[in-house]
Amino acid sequence: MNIHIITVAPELLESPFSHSIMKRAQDKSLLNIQLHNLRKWAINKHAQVDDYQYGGGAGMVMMCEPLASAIDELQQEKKFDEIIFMTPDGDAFNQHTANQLSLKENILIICGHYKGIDQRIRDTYITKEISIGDYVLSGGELAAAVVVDAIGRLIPGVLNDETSALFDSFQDNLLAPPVYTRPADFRGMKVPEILLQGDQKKVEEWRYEQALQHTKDRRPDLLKGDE
Ligand code: 6GU
Repeated sequence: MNIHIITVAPELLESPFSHSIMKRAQDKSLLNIQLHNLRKWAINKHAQVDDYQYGGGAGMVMMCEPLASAIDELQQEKKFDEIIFMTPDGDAFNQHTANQLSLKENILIICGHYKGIDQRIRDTYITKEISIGDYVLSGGELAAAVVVDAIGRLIPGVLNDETSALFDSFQDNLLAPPVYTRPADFRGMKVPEILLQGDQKKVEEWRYEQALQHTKDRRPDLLKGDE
């Protein structure tokens, strides 16, 4: 999978993709991430990519020309399956969307800054708008890192059996059950007997019951199946 990201702050995205599972995905060539600095397509020698908004009001808006030029140029190389704009007024990101996006071959992500981007770019180029939650970040970069991580780990071959995504929280609309490792007795707190007895069927049943109870207690909305 190829993920291209247009941003005014590529440095913000370097570290999140350079470690752990995201690094392994790229080392194995299952994932290819390319960062593009929007200033490369700035309209003048001052590297300008934003301007005051028509109608007045605080905050700058990212201009049409640099974004259109950047997207046009990248589109000449590749046909993107989705052109995603990261924005707090986008569709709420969840595991379902992550699963869908993990099946795509080429994705282009635009990170917004300031007051956002000119509406005409949203109307003409953007195929999907994503928010990662009901709070405002100072830019789309950290949100893009979240989305790319969530997608990247679902690409077949990125996780091994040990870390398989199949049993993640949310993958079946249930939160994950509690987990334990050695020692079996920590300061008098004992690991549930059933996990020590070696009956795999019983273990699976116990985990399912725990996951269900945990979800009922913390996120009953997930059980309504309305997402
Ligand atoms: Cl995608 N961008 C920004 N700037 N803030 C956010 C967000 C995105 N999702 C939640 N808050």
